Amino acid sequence: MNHMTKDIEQYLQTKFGNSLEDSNERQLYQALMAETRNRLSKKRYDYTKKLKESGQKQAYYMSMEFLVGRTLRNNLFNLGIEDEVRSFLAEKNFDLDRIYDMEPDPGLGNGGLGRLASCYLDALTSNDYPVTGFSILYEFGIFKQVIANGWQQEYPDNWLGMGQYGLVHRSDEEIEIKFYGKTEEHWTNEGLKVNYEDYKSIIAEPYDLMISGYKSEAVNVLRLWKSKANAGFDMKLFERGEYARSSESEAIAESISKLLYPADDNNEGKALRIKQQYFFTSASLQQIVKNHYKTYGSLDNLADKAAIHINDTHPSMCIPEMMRILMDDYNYSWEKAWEITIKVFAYTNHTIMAEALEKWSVDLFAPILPRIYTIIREINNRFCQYCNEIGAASDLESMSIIHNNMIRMANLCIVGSYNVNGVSGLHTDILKADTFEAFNRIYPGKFNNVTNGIAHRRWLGQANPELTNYLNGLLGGDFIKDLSNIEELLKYADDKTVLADLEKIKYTKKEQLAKYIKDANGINVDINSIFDVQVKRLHEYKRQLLNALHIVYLYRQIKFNGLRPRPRTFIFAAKASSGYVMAKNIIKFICTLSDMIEADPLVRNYIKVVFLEDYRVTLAEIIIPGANVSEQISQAGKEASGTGNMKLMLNGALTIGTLDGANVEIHDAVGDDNMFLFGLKTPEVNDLYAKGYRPRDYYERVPEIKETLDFMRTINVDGTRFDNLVDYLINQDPYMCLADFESYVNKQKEVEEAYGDKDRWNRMSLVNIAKSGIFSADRATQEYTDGIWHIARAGR
Ligand code: CBF
Repeated sequence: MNHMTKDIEQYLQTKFGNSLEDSNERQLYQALMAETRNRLSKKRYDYTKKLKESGQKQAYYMSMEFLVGRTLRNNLFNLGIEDEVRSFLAEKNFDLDRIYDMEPDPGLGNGGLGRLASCYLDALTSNDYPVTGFSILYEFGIFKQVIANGWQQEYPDNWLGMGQYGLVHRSDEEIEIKFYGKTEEHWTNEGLKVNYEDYKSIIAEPYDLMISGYKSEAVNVLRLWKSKANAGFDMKLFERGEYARSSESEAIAESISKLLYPADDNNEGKALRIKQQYFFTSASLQQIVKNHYKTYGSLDNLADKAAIHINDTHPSMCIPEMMRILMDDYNYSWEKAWEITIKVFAYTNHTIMAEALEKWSVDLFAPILPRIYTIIREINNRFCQYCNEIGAASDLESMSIIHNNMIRMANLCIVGSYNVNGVSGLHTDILKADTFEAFNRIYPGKFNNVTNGIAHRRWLGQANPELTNYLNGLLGGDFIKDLSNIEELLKYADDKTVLADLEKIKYTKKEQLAKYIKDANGINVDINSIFDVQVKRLHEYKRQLLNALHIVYLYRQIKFNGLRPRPRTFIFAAKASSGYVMAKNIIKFICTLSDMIEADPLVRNYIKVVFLEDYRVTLAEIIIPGANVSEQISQAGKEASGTGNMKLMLNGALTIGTLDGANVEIHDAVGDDNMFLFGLKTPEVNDLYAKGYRPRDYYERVPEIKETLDFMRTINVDGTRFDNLVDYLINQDPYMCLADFESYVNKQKEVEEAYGDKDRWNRMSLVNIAKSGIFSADRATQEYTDGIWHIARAGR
């Protein structure tokens, strides 16, 4: 530790010519970031040496998104030096929390999928598993959301300004990537040769983010590729007088790592996205293969040494790119290359939403990646032939990779991987029985489930030190190292003192959240009210609108029917994709409810609505520990898993939810007595669709629905009315808010009643915390390491 403080002081002296006393916070921030990174780099040196000596198999996690969250606190916590650094700085009158706040939250992802990737890297590193993450160094991450007059506005998030200090630039490992041009195949004495001409050459420059583990030897890296023009190549074009072509490459290079696409469950079908996907998969695979070849002088044993994971279809071009590298760069035959390829890749599906299953038009794709396209076509031809041989030709309508001039990337992943997994029991069942039913028949055993998990060291250890310290005292040992021990807490389920202590801790976290709300939105909230939280991307299927309808219902009841409910604060935070008009209307509607209630001296005594802008990892870390109620109310069958549900449960919030995604597993863990289930189940939803869902029937039949929607038409705070939402609900309601309305409202009454019984509520909350062990990312990643990748801990 002395070492660390000395290093910080030395950094300040050499970089700024300052002593610590004379430094400002920004200089100190830079010194802490850089010295923590250096410390991890040094630790990594020993770790990689060990890996080289053991020659063991490693995993590579390909993901277009990693929502890493702030790194400084995480690294100090994991290195076990946070307290010491804090008190050392305090002696010199510096507040470590203010330094933490200077770090941007790298928004290199949209939501659940990106955060899951980061939770997994953290967990794997904490458990000493050798894994490397690969993604893109987006110059602009997910937009910064500002709510102006209730409307979402998007602003660029230039995180690298202050974020760069955590990165290691590895200019020694740059890689060339080729786009456009034409390819010609011809046979020579040495086999097939492919000429690739007139292509545009781009350079991928690696930047490494060190990933620390909690009390572990491992330091893994997340390698982020940045695109730049190929100066040497462009110079040659320039010399030949081909100015236009040289500046075209520059323009492509400029654009590729410029920004993250801000749509999570939607395939936009843009050329830039194809380029981004190929750019990072090609760079990553070229690097993996090159390193492997350098060590073994052959690629025959690639699958014995490397498991490459495709996180959703975004990195699906890994499959044809691996074929290209093996055949074109290392002279493998098609058959041999395919044999290696299908032993290397595993794929996770994260959604069944049709609009999110990526498809590319051949007309768009083929000119950008001519060689990759011919390889995909050949994979498809051979796959179709195989289906003919096994008598599955009639299923090609759903299974062929190229269909109606579109390339179906999920189908490519299934054909080219040895394992496909869903992310919760229900989701995997739907994949097997419905979405990919034909594939499941021809590939028995290929589809498996790994229910998602979360990095409890961040979501409890760091976000809720009060609860962590308390549990440490109570349970002894280092339960944060192994979350399965948390179940010991059940022993105290009837211990009044423990229950009261837990209640006190929740109160403290609610106070902190209330302060944030006051500072951010200027709203005073009652700490004793129920903090009811729905935080996640804004999507119709997640049904923030159902939550809002319940609020309208309560408003009417309080204002006109004398209802005096237990006070409740409804807290929302969510980003909407920039082009998603309905989602933006829903945000405006929620903000309008907030204003309308604030302006009403009667209603605001009972309910409040708060919409917190710019939802991101750092904000989640403030909201989640302060929640009493966790809203997980997606239409059954639509949410693949959810992970916010797990983070909230771990922090003692009680779930009101449908039997969807991992809510099913939460229900299995805590039982009916400790969560609030409502709504149609997946088969009932499917039946209702099949029968023909008519939301108007509910509007006409259920007086509460009619009254709520009719009242909603009259809401008008600043001239914006919501008839469009009302008409949409009555006439379309694609996610069946009206069908689930009554059941939801009744369940909310039960929530209120339960909260009124303090002992019961606290006991339920304790049971939720105690049963959250299975949702640790340690458990989930162990299922990947043991069941899918077959890799061991470093040195074993
Ligand atoms: O599996 C992680 C998460 O991925 C999504 O966010 C996605 O982008 N497909 C799903 O919507 C979540 O249900 C899931 O938890």
